[in-house]
Amino acid sequence: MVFQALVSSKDDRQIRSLVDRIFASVDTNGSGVWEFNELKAMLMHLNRSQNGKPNDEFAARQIFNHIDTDGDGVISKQEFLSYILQNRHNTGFFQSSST
Ligand SMILES: [Ca+2]
Repeated sequence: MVFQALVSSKDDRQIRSLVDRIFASVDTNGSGVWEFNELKAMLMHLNRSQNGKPNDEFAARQIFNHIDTDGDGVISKQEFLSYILQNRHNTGFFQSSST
């Protein structure tokens, strides 16, 4: 799956290309940024594929606020890319059900 490829990749160019694909697929209304509902839908989809337990709203909001570093209420591709580059060795974000 694409997220596993993302966090296991060591090549910045490959990461950027994957980020492009993921960003477009999560940006379901094509606005060019992620709204909270889009991030939440993505997280719920990820969790459902792992253990059938949807992420709750509070956890999704915490993750959203963490990635939205400029606090404008939406996540830009640059914010997501920065987050991935900083956290690619810590896969906990994409496996929030573990531990
Ligand atoms: Ca933002």
